[in-house]
Amino acid sequence: MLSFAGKDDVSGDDRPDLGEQSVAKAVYVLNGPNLNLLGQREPAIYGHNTLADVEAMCRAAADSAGLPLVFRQTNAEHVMIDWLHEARTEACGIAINPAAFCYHSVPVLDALKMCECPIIEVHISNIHRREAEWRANTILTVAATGMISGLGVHGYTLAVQHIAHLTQRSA
Ligand code: CA2
Repeated sequence: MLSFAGKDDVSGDDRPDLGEQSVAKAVYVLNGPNLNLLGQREPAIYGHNTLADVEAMCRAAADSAGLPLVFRQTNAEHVMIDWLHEARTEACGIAINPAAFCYHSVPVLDALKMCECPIIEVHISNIHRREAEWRANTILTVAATGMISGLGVHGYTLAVQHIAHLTQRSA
């Protein structure tokens, strides 16, 4: 938690007053490669919602829980790793759709293992019910608190709500 000095501080101490207003850590929703094109390809598998629609859904869920939201997408592995490093101190929980990073990225796995907050791995499609068996073989789930797969983009909302539930329980 970060805190800021209150306006009535007359102590002469200009350091932040830890007893006043506090800023909650954010729910981080991170998206991997190609998800910027959500809604434009393979609607039979991934639906018609765009990533902007998904962000709006996540923001509504985070707003109702009174939590800030950080929502991002990248096609670059090193960017995802930098965001996970940032999340170590700034996030109360991470919902990550790693997309194809989940099949090969040991660096993303290592970065997830460094995060102590709850981590929900989200897949829009049911990766166990796809055309190819390899799609089920995510290497990241061992670092996750839990995983949601096959519930469409609603899985993101559920992940944010679950992180909010865990955050409020531990407050
Ligand atoms: O179901 C999911 O959310 C996936 O994580 C999506 C990944 C795929 O590699 C995983 O097996 C399951 C990314 C799919 C390719 O990106 C697309 C982006 C927009 C529309 C369709 C596909």
